[in-house]
Amino acid sequence: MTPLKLVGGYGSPYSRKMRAVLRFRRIPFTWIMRGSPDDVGIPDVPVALIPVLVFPGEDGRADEAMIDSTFQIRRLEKMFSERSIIPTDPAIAFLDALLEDYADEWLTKPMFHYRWKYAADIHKASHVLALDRNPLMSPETLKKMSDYIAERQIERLRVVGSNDATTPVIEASYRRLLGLLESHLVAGNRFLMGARPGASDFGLFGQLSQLAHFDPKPAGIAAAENPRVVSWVSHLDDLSSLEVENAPWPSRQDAAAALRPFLIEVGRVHAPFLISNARALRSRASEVRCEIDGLPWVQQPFPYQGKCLKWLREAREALSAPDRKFVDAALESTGAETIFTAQI
Ligand SMILES: N[C@@H](CCC(=O)N[C@@H](CS)C(=O)NCC(=O)O)C(=O)O
Repeated sequence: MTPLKLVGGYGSPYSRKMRAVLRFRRIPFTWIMRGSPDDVGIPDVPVALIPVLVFPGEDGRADEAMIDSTFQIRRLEKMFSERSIIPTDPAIAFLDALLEDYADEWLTKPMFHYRWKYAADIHKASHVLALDRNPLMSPETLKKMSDYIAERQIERLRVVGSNDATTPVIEASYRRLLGLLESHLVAGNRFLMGARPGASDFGLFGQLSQLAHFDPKPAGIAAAENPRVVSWVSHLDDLSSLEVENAPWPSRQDAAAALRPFLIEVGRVHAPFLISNARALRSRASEVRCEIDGLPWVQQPFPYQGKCLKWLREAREALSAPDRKFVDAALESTGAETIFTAQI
């Protein structure tokens, strides 16, 4: 089989997520660093985002490229059946998708915030991300490019809602997540989805590959307080040797119990954001203004995350009545149920 191509960046959480998925799934692929001398001949995609996954065209047709890690994962599930990362029980798959959304759409806030707020973090990211394109770059080009990257990304802190008002909420949510994952591992759960990894595990890994392993401030916090999580991230990066034949997906009871602390965290931070964001988009407000974790939250509306709420609602609606009953019971009193019940 002609290998797929994954075009991304070392410093991009979603690129790292997809590279780990392809490695775990043992799907042949080549990794191409975006902007490097190897990044040639990749078909255009509708929005200039990474990672780009390139599928070889059939019968000599042009290669096909797509973006968006969540949909890339689902497309791969249709193409390859071995070593699936979507739980077979639709109700557990729904919880996995909800936690993947939290990882992709909430944890990106701490990830972007820490990277572009503090001087040492800005210095490391702006230089290393520039050099990732070409480590042989001249010092003059490096200076120009690192200045450009830092300026552009700091300006975009507003996109994820990182500002003085939201800093305590964002930073406390990162520390809590580290603690939750630590407790989950101490309790003997190798992954969010139990004995084998689901899409949510790879979503979590993507963001933590940066937070816990790259950016100095959040990596320092993880190393000092939750070194077990630092090691978990190393493992997730390449699970190609993990055999899954004897690793069943969790039972409904086990999943509901083990995931409850994470669902409470979703209810604490992600749910109020998704709801207020969707309301702001609906009323065409210029700002999302709400309270998260008891503190004020202000940011500009984020259209993509309006779609995320819609997709999550559609996924719940698509469940059979008994599956929905289980899911609703699992979400009850976590706060996460408001994603599905709040009036938008
Ligand atoms: N929902 C998308 C998000 C992808 C995304 O935001 N990628 C970032 C890098 S991690 C990007 O390409 N940003 C545009 C840029 O840096 O120019 C996914 O899951 O793949």
